[in-house]
Amino acid sequence: MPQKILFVEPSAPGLHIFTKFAIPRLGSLLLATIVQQKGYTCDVVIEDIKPLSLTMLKEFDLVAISTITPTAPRAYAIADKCREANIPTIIGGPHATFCADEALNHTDYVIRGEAEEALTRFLDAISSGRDIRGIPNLSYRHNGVTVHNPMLPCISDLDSLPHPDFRLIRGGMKNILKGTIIPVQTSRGCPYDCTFCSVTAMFGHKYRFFSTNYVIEELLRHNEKPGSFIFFYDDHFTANRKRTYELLEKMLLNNIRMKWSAQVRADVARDKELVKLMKRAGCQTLFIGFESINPESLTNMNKRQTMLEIEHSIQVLQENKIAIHGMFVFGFDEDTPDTCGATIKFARKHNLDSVQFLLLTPFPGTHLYNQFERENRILFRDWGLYDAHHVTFQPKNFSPFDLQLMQIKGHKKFYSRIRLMRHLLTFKLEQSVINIYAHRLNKVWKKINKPYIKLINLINKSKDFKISANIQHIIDLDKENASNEAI
Ligand code: B12
Ligand code: SF4
Repeated sequence: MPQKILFVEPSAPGLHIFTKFAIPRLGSLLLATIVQQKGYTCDVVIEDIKPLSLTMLKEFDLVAISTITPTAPRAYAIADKCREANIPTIIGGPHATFCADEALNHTDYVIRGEAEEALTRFLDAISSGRDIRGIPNLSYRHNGVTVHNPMLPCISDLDSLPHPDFRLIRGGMKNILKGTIIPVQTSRGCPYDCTFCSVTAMFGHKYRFFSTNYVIEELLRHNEKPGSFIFFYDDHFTANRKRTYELLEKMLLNNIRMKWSAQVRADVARDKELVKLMKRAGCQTLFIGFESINPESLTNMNKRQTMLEIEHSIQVLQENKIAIHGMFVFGFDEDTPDTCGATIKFARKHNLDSVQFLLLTPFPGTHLYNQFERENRILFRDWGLYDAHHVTFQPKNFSPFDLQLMQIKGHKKFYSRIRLMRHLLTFKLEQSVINIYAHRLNKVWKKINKPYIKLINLINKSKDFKISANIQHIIDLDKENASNEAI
């Protein structure tokens, strides 16, 4: 009978440009808020904010663990520790949704997909000793047989969800309540269907959004905190232009003074009035998945975006003084050393404020994963490497090693000393700081990843035999620390 439930978001294994900012995904927090309102006692541990300990786990009747693919090994290690200590566990999130059978090797239950409704029904059933066989989205093992119950449709009325109660995060008050970056989701789902993305498989193609009033209410909760900055967690903030206009106008009307960032597609710039309104309403940086400037890659990844559109968006956003964080991906079958080199040049030439050159990653749940699985091209199944910073598959026009070097070179060239000097000389302090941080990060990344880089170099040299790696995740909760070590 679980009365006390601990929600855990495991820490991420790798280093990336956001590592410094401990911003949680909203799932654990939202589920904890709902469950707390139903009368259970809940806590949320975001491991990047507060380390987890076995003593802490033992305070709870049920441990509910969230996963994305790169955090799955750590999620499983935590679940294994709980199993040893006889604490029941349940796992959810995008990775467990697509790899429920695997997750059940470590946990008692999995809830797939959006879990708000399913989790409360599950808790009510086990609290009152009722049968769990009818619980939607639930996966479990019964007499050694794995059972996957049918899924509910995605939530249609998002306003029925409560506002996340940030006070439930242990040690998180400082980070989130008193300013810094506050996550706010205003929509779910995406009408597009890019081959490498798992958002639609998880949250659907239908673009669902919270009402403007709901979002304004959420923003007003944070408006008075000095230094607050909003990160809109939508995958495509401007997918419905009518509602974006309405939301931004209401933000101005309600005197929302916080600056904000959001993820959009390059097509945002088709509507210059909208861009102007975004700026007036406090938009500081837009995160844009440019992905590639190679037309063949853009077509085959089904991005439905052209190179001209990318250039146009950069021009319009720069005219409106909105900073751009450009995300590019290397490793599509149409990519070559030349096209990747041209992409790096493009990012430098257009003077983007910051960039990530990410490595194509076959996340479970994507078309890409199914394709590479069919073609037997997946090299590593250590999910800890699935952070878009490691090559995990056999690329077509590169060796894994050369593709990895291309990414390292991209970051090195973009965040160069010359660029830093230019920023310093023109007193662009913020960009100088980003440059120093990213430059250093690239160096530290290379140092930490020496064993992995050696390994893919070996693959490079050994065409006649297959090499695979097993990376063991050592977790020592008693000492309240953990590490990943390559063996
Ligand atoms: C905000 C965000 C980030 C932030 C913060 C992320 C963080 N702390 O991990 C930043 C910018 C740092 C980031 C970085 C990355 N991200 Co990101 N990110 C997101 C984004 C846009 C929103 C997350 C969110 O809060 N969603 C809203 C909440 C409500 O959803 P949720 O947390 O998934 O929870 C629901 C269900 O999953 C489930 N659930 C969740 N937890 C649990 C637990 C239990 C017990 C149960 C039962 C159910 C359950 O129920 C919840 C409610 O319905 C998602 C896309 C998305 N739409 O979710 C991508 C997403 C999570 N990111 C993704 C990726 C790939 C990355 C990166 C690896 C690459 C990159 N883009 O740079 C990095 C690495 C991050 C890391 N930690 O290692 C992928 C993950 C795919 C996968 N299969 O794992 C996603 C899904 C986007 C995509 N294109 O596919 N990301
Ligand atoms: S990459 Fe962006 S546009 Fe493409 S399906 Fe995913 S969320 Fe939608």
